[in-house]
Amino acid sequence: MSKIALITGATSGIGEAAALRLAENKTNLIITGRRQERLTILKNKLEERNVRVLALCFDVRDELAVKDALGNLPEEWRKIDILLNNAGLAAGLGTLQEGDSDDWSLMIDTNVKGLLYVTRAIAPGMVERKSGHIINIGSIAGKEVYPNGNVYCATKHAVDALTKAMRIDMLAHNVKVTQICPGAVETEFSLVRFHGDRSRAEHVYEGYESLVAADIADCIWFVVSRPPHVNINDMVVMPTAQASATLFHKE
Ligand code: NDP
Ligand code: 8X3
Repeated sequence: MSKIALITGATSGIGEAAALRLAENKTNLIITGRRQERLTILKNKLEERNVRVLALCFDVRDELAVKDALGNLPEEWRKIDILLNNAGLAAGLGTLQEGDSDDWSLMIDTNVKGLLYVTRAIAPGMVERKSGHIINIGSIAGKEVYPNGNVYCATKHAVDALTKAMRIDMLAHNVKVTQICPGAVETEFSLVRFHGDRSRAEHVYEGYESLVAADIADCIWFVVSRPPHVNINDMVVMPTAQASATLFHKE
């Protein structure tokens, strides 16, 4: 029987690429994000691949909206096999002493609290069925702290810790928990980080070959397609031209 995957942040980048890759492999999909128009376009694209798709438009920061959307799923969508906690963002890149508390709240509320709200809604069903796989998209920023990365790095360190915590809490219930930590992936990530400044965003990916979202989708498919007794705990994936959060080989 086909599996069901729920992807947060499927309207762009890694989440969208993961939806396409899972659909190629006959996984039915619940796709989520805040941009309804993009969800509709993606739903149509996925359905052309002959999978069933449910599009849910909500903000992961809004606990009531998360509960409402995920607590009232149609019967045929309730047995979620795979949860991809992908929705996330960086806002700003600057020193802590000059930081903007609105940016901090946006990152903490999305990357940490949003991930918690969605997991809290979905994990009990997995525990009850003694089956499921939660995949958290962390970052190299959850392994290292880099100049001006402060709060974004803190949120991804929190994802690293929460991934370990989930694995412990769900150990007795046969729920797999994986973290995938990418280095630089060219998506809308930097455009969002630099508040829409396209030239600054493009500069991040100049002079070397960055990862693309499909590279991370490959990793996601690899981890979900392992046999039942195998769990990939943690995967750090970098461009060949990147050795650490700050060290790039640029031509
Ligand atoms: P994108 O900006 O392309 O995609 C981010 C996705 O998150 C969008 O679909 C967006 O949808 C969704 N999202 C953001 N905020 C919310 C919210 N409040 N509620 C619901 N959905 C939300 O970036 P990426 O694909 O690169 O980012 C995906 C994940 O990968 C993030 O967690 C990011 O931190 C992580 N990551 C990215 C790396 C990179 O270099 N690109 C490297 C390491 C990790 P919408 O706007 O429609 O709500
Ligand atoms: C995104 C990668 O290095 O900009 O998580 O933090 S980085």
